[in-house]
Amino acid sequence: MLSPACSISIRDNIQVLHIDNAFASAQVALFGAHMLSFQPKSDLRERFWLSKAAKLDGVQAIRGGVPLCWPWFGDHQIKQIEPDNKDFPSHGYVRTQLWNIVKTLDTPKGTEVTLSPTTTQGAGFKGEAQLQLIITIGQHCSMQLVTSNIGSAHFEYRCALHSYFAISDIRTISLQGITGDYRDKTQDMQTFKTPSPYEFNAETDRVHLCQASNVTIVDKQLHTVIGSNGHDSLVVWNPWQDKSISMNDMEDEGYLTMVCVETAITQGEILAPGQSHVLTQIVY
Ligand code: TA6
Repeated sequence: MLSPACSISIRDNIQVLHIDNAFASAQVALFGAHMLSFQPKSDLRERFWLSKAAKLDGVQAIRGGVPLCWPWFGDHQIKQIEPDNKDFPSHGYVRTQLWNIVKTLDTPKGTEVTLSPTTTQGAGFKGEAQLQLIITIGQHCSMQLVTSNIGSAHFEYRCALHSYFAISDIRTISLQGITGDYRDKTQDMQTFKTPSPYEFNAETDRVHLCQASNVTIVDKQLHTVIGSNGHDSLVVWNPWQDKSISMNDMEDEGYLTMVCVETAITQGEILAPGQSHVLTQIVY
């Protein structure tokens, strides 16, 4: 039984959970427990970007919103020794499976939704894990990815809340709050200093080994603040034009109005039996 603020509809080939309360409206696809939209009623400004060409077929990962990367980030580790190995999907396997609604609860502060995947088992991962996504839709949008070791052996994993944020124009925004070095995926993961000001003028794919708790997207007068916790990295991505054109689920100019700021564990988290870890992103 869903709580009063929640309802479900079908969009193309996926089920979408709608949350509409006094504070905000939001949409989550049960395919991948994938946030698609968050609009606070204080300003009715959509925070997330969703590709107009996104495939909502219940097969391909959804381009935009907040894909969940788990139990690895990017390429599976095996690619370091077998570069041509194509057995393991990019960003793991939970973003392309159906999730179940465990609980929905309306509170004076908003609506809390708990989701869990059909399975945490998959090729490329040996751990015995429980995984939940806890979403709270209130004045802000809080997403907590909770990994628990329910087995008798340690396991290591990586994960991310791979958020796509809506912006007016990538050529005019800047980011604030990220410091230190980053590894550049467009340059063989070489290490560079985080630029200041942090602006965009080409394909950007950076793993910042930075645990900053707040990052701000400065977009003219509009600021989107992103809170993070439990992470060892912040990943920043914009495919720019050529990659945008090459992707079948992104419109040619799609790169202009999106930027990914991802709260992530890219260095590996080891959980002992009985231990849990929470990766949190809050969008203000
Ligand atoms: O998080 C950045 C990144 O790893 C980029 O390298 C790029 O591949 C992006 O994710 C999108 O990945 P996807 O598998 O969704 O196409």
